[in-house]
Amino acid sequence: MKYAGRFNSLVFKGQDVLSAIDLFRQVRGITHLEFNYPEHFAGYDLEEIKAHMGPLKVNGLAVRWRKDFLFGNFTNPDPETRKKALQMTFDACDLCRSLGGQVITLWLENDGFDYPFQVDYEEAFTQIVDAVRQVCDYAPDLKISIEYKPYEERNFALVDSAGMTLYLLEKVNRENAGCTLDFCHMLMKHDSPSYGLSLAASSRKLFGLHMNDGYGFQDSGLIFGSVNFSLAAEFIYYLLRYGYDGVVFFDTFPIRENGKDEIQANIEAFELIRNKVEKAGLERIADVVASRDGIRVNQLIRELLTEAGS
Ligand SMILES: [Mn+2]
Repeated sequence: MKYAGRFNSLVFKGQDVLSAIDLFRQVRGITHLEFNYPEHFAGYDLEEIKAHMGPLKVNGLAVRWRKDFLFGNFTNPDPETRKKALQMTFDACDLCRSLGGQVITLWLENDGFDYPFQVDYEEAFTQIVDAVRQVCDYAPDLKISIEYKPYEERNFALVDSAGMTLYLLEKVNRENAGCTLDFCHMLMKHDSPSYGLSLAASSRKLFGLHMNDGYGFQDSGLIFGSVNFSLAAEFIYYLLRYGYDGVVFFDTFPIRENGKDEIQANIEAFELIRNKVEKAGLERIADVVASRDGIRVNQLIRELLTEAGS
C-alpha cells in the first residue's frame, strides 16, 4: 500500500513544512506526500521542498480556498471571485505537475448554502459542473478528484453525498474526473462507506481515499479503525477486491496526540485490519456476502476480531 499523512497534523504543532517532510521520512510506511495549496507552499522555495523529500513521492495537492471565498468557490455570486477560484485550481495543477504529482483534490468547502431561498440550486450545480469540466480540460494528464462532505463549512454542501458525487461525475463526463472518499464525511452523511466505495471503484472513479474514523455527527478525524472496526474491515475488503492502487491518505486530527506517533498508529491499524481481511480470504468473504445471512456475517466479524491476522 502507498501511504500519506496529513501535513497539518505536524504543522499545527509548530513544525514548518520542511521539518514536517523530514518527520514523514521517519514514519514507517509513508511513501507519498499530499500538500494543501497554497498554504503549504507560501514562503517556501520549491527546490528546497524537493530536496527534503528524498525517496518520498508527491501524490497530489488539495486546493484550499478558505476565507476569501466565503460565499462560494465555483458558485460564488461574484464572477470575478469565481474566476479567481478557477485560476487557483489551474495554478495548483501546474504546481502538482512540476512536483510529479497526479491528483488534484477538490473539497468544495464554501459551495453550499445556509438559508432556504439563499441559492438557485440548478444554477449553482451547473456552475460546479462547468468549473470541474474546465479544470479537467485544463489538466487532462491529472486526476481531478471531488471530495464530498455533507456540511461544514456551510450548513448544506451542494456536493453532499456519494450519490451526488457520482451524479456530478456523470454530468461532468470527463475521463479524468473522479472522487476522493473521506470515511468521516461518509459517516456524517450516513452513507455506507463500502457502498459508495463499490459504486465509485466499479465505475473507475475512485481516485483517492481519506481514511480516519468518527461517530458520524462531526468530522472527528480519529485514528482509522478505532471506532468502527467492522466498517473499516469491510472497506478494506472492497479496496482489495477492486484492486485500489492509489494512495491511502490519513486525514486525521491529532489535536492532543503526538502527530508523528498518530500517523504511525493509523498505518499500523490499517495494516493490521488489512492482514486480518487477507487472512480471512477474499473468496471466503465473498461467499459470506453472497449468503446475505446476518448470522454468518456476524461469525465473520467475530473471526476478524479474534484469530484472523492476529
Ligand atoms: Mn478529507
